[in-house]
This record gives sequence, structure tokens and C-alpha cells, in this order.
Amino acid sequence: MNIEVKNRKLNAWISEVVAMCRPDAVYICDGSKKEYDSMMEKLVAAGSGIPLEKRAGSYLFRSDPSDVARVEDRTYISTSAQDEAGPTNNWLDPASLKETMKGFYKDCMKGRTMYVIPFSMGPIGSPISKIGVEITDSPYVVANMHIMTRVSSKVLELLGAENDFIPCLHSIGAPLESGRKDVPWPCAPIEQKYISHFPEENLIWSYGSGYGGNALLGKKCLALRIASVMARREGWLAEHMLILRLTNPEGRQYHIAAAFPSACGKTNLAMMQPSLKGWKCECIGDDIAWMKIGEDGRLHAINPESGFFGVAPGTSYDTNPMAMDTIRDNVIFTNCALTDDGDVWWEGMTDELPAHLIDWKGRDWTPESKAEAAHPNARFTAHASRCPVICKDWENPAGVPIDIFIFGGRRSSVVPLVYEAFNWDHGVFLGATAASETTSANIGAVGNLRRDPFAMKPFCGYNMGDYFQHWLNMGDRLGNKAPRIFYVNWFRKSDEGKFLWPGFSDNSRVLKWICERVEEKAGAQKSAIGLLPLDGALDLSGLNIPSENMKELLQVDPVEWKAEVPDIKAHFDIFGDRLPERLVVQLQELRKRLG
Ligand code: GTP
Ligand code: SPV
Ligand code: MN
Repeated sequence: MNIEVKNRKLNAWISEVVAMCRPDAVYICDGSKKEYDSMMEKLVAAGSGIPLEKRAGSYLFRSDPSDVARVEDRTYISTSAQDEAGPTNNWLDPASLKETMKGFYKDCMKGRTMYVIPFSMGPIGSPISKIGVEITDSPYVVANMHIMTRVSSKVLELLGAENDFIPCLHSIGAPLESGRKDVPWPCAPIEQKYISHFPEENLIWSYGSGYGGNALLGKKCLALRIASVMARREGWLAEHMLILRLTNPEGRQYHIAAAFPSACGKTNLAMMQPSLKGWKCECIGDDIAWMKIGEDGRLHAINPESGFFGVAPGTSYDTNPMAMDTIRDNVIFTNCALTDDGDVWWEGMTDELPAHLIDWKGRDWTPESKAEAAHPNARFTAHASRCPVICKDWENPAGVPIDIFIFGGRRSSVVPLVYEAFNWDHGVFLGATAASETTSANIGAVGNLRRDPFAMKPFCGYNMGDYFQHWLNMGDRLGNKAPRIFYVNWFRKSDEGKFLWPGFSDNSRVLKWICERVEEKAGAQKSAIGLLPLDGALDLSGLNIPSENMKELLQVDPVEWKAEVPDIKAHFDIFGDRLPERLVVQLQELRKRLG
């Protein structure tokens, strides 16, 4: 080992994993630039990473075509009683799951180096932060963890001899027999992939995948699935939410946390540049929020991550200029297309299609090609500090006080552009019943409508009925200091299948109405589902949008909404007696209002 480890638990765990996985070498990471560069050197030499001539310090990776997204079907919450994992999670008994996985882990790192990555979610040393240690056999994971989390030898110092940490074991599941040449993206077949969580012992075991949330274990596994269980136990919130600061022309600041499902607009909203004059938006986080009630009785949010693992397709100077500026240099790109002059490209990046590309599978591509040039879940990994509109308080351990919660999803019909909850319980009902069309952020069908409560269906580490109750309890504790709750849908389409709302920078118009609601300045009208903008209350100045479109965007069709009720009922029924009575009341009231 290159660094002496003093922590007893860590030493014992390293020995245990070495005995099980049999790596050729063990390397303790220090988070330095030198270490990052050496990972990249190794990856380039192996033919996995392609240096990009047009972007300084940036590399392109192409994954195995089977390993392109999270695998919800193979993600487990393993608790002693199945009821604790609840009806929205896959469950296996901890003892038998560990037996199965140990079978795969046996000798799985042969021919490879085992990296030990000490990392902090949240600023190093802050009382709100959590320390994890990821063991992995993937140098690509090491490099990505450098950007997404705080990897540092300071974390080892903080651990001292006796302090605790969250062990995160990861293997790509592809031992290298001696003499065999490696492939550019080693991984295991889908039926051998396991993304397992043991919340009762704060433990994560991941096997078989090298992609995103399956492999960068600080993110969804620790900061959401394990953290959500801790948060419930300790009375705080770990949520799949962006955090932004919006400043109005008078200088009043609003802090907004918004939960949209994967690939439904968090990164875009977090970095949005308002089309309305005088309004300013700054980014604090684009994916995860940890929120605690402060001494002032308000909810304060931090972003536990230090980078963005953002969806590339659709990102352009028109849609998300701040993301484009964030990814000018020092970026890891995965599954994007390669241009002939050594840059990346993806669908939606430019109006004009390049004449020739190498697609994400390494094949020649021209505009005539039928296949996409970039995978729809192609991603960039970039450090948050590179974002031109990163908020100066993004690393403030005290967090920012949240004024507004927004829930939402991707609905091509039924759900209006924006509405406000009548009160906290109704807001929790909106979160609990959120539905969205599935995206390519998960392996599986795309475009299927499903309930994705609080955008947390894939990420809640315990029974979601209890999670709903936890939200109700938090509201009770916050009282009149609770954030106001809204619901948005940027994705409603016309009969011709075109987006009715321009989205992106024009979403500032919706945020303006929301802020003015908080100030009791903007008008709203009661509908069966919530409070909608009064005619003329949305600032549409300078926007050329047909009035029929606006009408459709704000329409609440009682027939369509009545059809939602049995679906919500069926969704609630799966929770049995774990469903809070207060949500049953909310559904009854919705039914009554619909008449
Ligand atoms: P995860 O990283 O998977 O959690 O995704 P995310 O919620 O951060 O989604 P992201 O902002 O990356 O957006 C996903 C896709 O939706 C991209 O292709 C965006 O271009 C598109 N998108 C985001 N906001 C809007 C919008 O306001 N309108 C439309 N039409 N598309 C949008
Ligand atoms: C998501 O799927 O919500 C993501 C990408 O943010 S991943 O890190 O793969 O989970
Ligand atoms: Mn996400």
C-alpha cells in the first residue's frame, strides 16, 4: 500500500476485500491532480479514454453497449424485514444477497488494481457531511469520484483511528486473467449486475457495472438511498433535488429546491439564465439536496456533491449556456459522439449536423445514419466550480434557507404548466402522486408513464409509505416556516407532438409567478387540483406564444383528472397500512373537488 491507513475499521475492511477479491495491487487515493492525471494516462494507454484535442484536459469514454445507465431492476434495498424496504423497492434477504454477491466478488479483481477512495459528501469536516470510502477496481470511477465528491487524504486524517465511515464496495466484475488483453469498458452481463444497499449497517455493495449511479457510489447509493434512511432516523431530508438561488430585480433572494425525475430538467433549471430582465439565477446543486432545520426554524439545504454528472443530449448554447461553459475544459464525457477534429457532439448540441462523426459505439456516423450519434443517456462529468453561475454559497456548510419546493415530471398531457398546493399536506400529496414518463437514465422502456413520488422512486432507501409520513412530520415541525410547494410540467405537448412551452430560460416566467405567490403579490385561481395563475398573472412579455397554447398549458380537464383518481388510488393501495391517513384524506378531497 502506498499510504499507511490508521483507521482500524478501514484496515480490517481493506484486508477482508483483498482476501475476497484478490487484486494484484492496492492503491490508497489522495485526491491529487497528479493522481487524476495518472488515472487518465492509464485509461488512455488501455484504449478506454480518448483525449479530446479540442477541449483541454478532457476525455471521451465509450461504455459497453449494455452498460449505459442505472439498472433499477437490479438495485436492491436489503433489510431484515421486506416491509422496511417497502413496495417500491426490490428486496432480497441480506444473508442470501450477500452469499450471492460474495460468489461474484470472489477473485473478481484479479489482474487489476484495487483503489481505496476516501471521500466526503459535503464540505470536508463540516458537521453536515458524511464520510464514505469506496473500494473499486475501476480507474474511470476514481477519476469521476475526484470530480463528483471530495476525495482527499484529509478525509483519512479525519477518520483517525476510530471514526466511522460508510463502506462502498464496487467492482466492475471483470477479472483479467493473466496475459489476457483488457477491453475498453470491462463490465459484467446484466444478470450479474447488483446494486445493493444494506441500510441497517450503512453498507453499499455494487457489482458488474461501471456507469454513473451504479458505480459512483457517493451519489445515488450513499447520498440518497443510505442518506434517506439516516435522514428519517435523524429528522432531516435527503432528496433528489436541485438547489438554486433566484434574485429578483429588487434584490430579494429566493432559494428553491426542485425534485424532477432523472432526465427531467434539474440540471437545466439549476443553471437557468432568466429571459426576464433583472432576474438572476445561481446554481447551488443540480441533483441532490440534504436539508436540515436550522436554529431559525427554517429548512437549510446543502449540495453534498462537488460536480455535475449531467445529461449531454439536448445541452446547447440555446438551452443551457451555463452548462456549455462549465464543460469547456477538464471534463469526462461518456457515450458522446466524437468529431473528426477531436471534439464531442450530441443530438441537440448544434442546429447543423456534423457531416461525419464516430458514434458512441465507435462506428462511422453521417446525417443519413439512422442510429443516434450519442447515447440518449450520454453524460458529462464536470466540477461544480467550473460553472460560471455557481453560487458563492454553494459550499457554505450552513446551507441556504429554502423558500420554495417544486415537484414535477415529464407529462405530455393532462398536467398544467404550473400550480400551487393549497397547503403542506396537499403539497405532500402532489409529491407523493407525481408521475412522469420514463427516460433513458434507467435501463428499460422509455416514455412509459409511472408514479415517481418526489422523484425518489429509484432512490428512497426505505418504505415509501414511511417516507410520506416523514414529509408530513417535517411539515409539522416547520409550521409556518415551511417552504411553499408548487408543481410544474415543462413537457406538455400539442396534438402534433410539439412542446407547448418554450422551457429553459423562459421557465424563469414560471419561477417569477411562484416567487410572487410567496409574496402574496400574484393572482391565483382555485381549481380542483390546486391554485393556477390567474389570467395575465404569468409574465409573458416579449414572448411570442399563441394564446391557444397558453390556454392548453394551463388547462385542467376534469375528465382527464377524474381518470387520474383510480390510478392514484391504485398507487396508494400498494402501501397498505403504511400509507398516512392524511394522504387518504387528500385523495378524498381531490375526488370531491373534481365532483
Ligand atoms: P438527471 O441528471 O438524470 O437527474 O437529469 P436532470 O433532471 O438533471 O435533467 P436535465 O436537466 O439534464 O434534462 C434532461 C433533458 O431534458 C435534456 O435533454 C434537456 O434538454 C431536457 N429539458 C430540460 N429542461 C427542459 C425544458 O424546460 N423544456 C424541454 N422541452 N426540455 C427540457
Ligand atoms: C439520475 O439518473 O438521476 C442521475 C444519473 O442523476 S446517475 O448518476 O446515473 O444516477
Ligand atoms: Mn439525478
